[in-house]
Amino acid sequence: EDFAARVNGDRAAGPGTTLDIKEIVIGRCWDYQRVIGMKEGKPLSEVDCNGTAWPAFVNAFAYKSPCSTPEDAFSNFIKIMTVSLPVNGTLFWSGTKNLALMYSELSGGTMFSLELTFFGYTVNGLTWCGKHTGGIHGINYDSCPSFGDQSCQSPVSTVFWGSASMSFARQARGSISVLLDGSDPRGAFRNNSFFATMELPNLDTAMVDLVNIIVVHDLDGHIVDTCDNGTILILKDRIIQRGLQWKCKDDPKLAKLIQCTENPDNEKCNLTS
Ligand code: N1C
Repeated sequence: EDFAARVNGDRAAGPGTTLDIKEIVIGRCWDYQRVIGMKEGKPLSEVDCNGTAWPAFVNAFAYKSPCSTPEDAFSNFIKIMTVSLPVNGTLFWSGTKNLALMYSELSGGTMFSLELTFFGYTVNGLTWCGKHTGGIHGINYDSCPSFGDQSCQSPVSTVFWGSASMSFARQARGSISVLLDGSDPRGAFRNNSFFATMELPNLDTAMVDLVNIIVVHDLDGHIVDTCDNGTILILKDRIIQRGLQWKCKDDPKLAKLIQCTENPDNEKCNLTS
């Protein structure tokens, strides 16, 4: 065992908590309320970022072992940070985070991924975990459990994203969309993904009627699953079992345009042909 962090009994092997996390979380929380989330001059929410949001967040993990996180650790924080979202506007994704974020940003305010909601925006891209033996304010800035560490039973990040995804899915109304990676060798729809375990089963079927499946393939043309085969068929079955309808589209133009902005020289991105 060469993981430095095992020394203190905190099982951890990935990067530590993002430095200055308190300032980042509080700053983004005000930014969302005062700038990003402003609609017609009215803030969508009124939360005291310093006095309410930050304590709800940090108390969920500070001075605690990062591998024995209770399922409901973040429920207070998530409740405080919940704002209402537009009907037909929920965008889920699995294996396509960067593409999905650009897709929702470019949709002109019609598609919202979790990262564009109040709580998702506030913590997106950050790393955090506690240290039960003290650390600085009970936070571990040296290392946090790495994703997939089998010896870590209930990792703080898994508990957080699990409950965030569940709450996000429960809020969805109307038609929803999901962006999947049809070139992923593990399959586009994976049984153990947050999308499969936390989102699809938690859609309120009285309020949601249609699932738009969007399957995207990489520009090099590796095809594992498409709308008509592979794990997408399993997904369609699950959707029908839940009493919902589905639509499916392979490689819509907007997805290709986004891929091409990142790889303009790829032969599939020839603008003159
Ligand atoms: O397991 P996944 O995908 O299916 O999870 C994605 C799914 C999305 O629809 C989101 O709403 O669940 C939500 N979600 C996040 O928003 C999120 N941001 C960052 C789930 N996980 C999220 N992360 C991290 O990415 C998290 O640490 C987790 O381990 C990965 C999940 O990615 P995935 O397997 O591509």
